[in-house]
Amino acid sequence: MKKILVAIAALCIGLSAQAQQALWGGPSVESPVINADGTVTFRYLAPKAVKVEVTGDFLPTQKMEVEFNGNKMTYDAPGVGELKEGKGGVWEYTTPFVVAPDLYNYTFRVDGNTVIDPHNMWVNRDVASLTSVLLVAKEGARSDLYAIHDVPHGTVSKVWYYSPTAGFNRRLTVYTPAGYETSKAKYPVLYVLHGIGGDEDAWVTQGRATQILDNLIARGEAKPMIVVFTNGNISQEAAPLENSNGYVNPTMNLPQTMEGTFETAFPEIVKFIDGRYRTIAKKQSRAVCGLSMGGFHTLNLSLNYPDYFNYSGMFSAAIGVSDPTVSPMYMDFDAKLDRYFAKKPALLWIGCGKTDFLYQANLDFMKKMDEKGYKYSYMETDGGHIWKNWRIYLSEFVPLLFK
Ligand code: FER
Repeated sequence: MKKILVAIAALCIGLSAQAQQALWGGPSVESPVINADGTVTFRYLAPKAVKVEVTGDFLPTQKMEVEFNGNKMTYDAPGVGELKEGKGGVWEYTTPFVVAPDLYNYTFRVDGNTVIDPHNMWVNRDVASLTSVLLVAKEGARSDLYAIHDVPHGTVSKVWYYSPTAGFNRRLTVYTPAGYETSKAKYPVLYVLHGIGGDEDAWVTQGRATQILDNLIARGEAKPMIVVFTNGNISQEAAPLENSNGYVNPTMNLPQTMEGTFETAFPEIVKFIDGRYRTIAKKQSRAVCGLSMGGFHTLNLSLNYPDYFNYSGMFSAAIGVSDPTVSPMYMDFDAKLDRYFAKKPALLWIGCGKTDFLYQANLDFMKKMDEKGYKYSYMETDGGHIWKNWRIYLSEFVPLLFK
């Protein structure tokens, strides 16, 4: 009997490397570890490696020049820490500082090759990069909003709708607040838009948006609301690997991203959501916000559909980067801005980091509004074009809605 059990166990271990349920295997060293003194230890098993480094946004940033759309721009690249080899080929690095509460992304560089932490099961994809995730949540700190707490939770659904403009089914991520299923109430709706190369998954993975919503609503700091995360790439059905074309490598160089078609087709999404969900289908109860390209989409949606959104949030918005002649959506900007403010929206909220490559464009836009006497709210933060800022902006914007 014992022999048979050993044989079965051996067979299972052999199979676990195949496409079976991975019952065996798993971490052999612990990484990352948040230590009692607030430092963090990273470990990587590599007996034959010559050099192992860790890089991530928990380390002080360093300025790096990158080329984007033919323009040179600076970017806040994460710093680098060097791991030291210890017993059994386990490399280790402990931060020489207390890691401030926040959500971080990191990777190892093993002899020059970037890899995720194989001992940390929390992995995130952002556009075409995989990173390991470290959440340092602390009561009283903002990052506590990014953690799961024992509070009533909303429901997150992957929902397909037919887009007549695209000519195919497209996917949305929809958050309905706790209690939606059991109540008969109607809810306001917030549309949340991603940046270039992102998709309907970005805000609920990197953005921690549904945790932020659950926690703010549970604290009574935000109104219960339906939140719709769209896919702003009109040429795409859904996030890469979630569409009918089979395996598609994620890329930020998608066709038709900032040429007006997404904005032209947006009423299809609003119509679908108002038909499918118990929404309060009017301007007073509708909001839109987005990061970077999504901030650009937010502005254009707000100006072209002045009767749709009472609240608009532009996070590191990519203003003034698109050719205004490519679409009627982008034409007559000043006249549309006048018309938008004449209809007295409740809130135009702007957030931008001081070292964002879009900082000056945002300042220029605010200067234009100042000259015209138009009111908006502005939050300036440290850092640049980074998720850390976009989680801050979302958690500042949401409590202001539907009051
Ligand atoms: C550009 C600058 C920024 C641009 C797009 C962006 C198409 C968008 C960035 C983002 O969404 O993160 O010149 O051109």
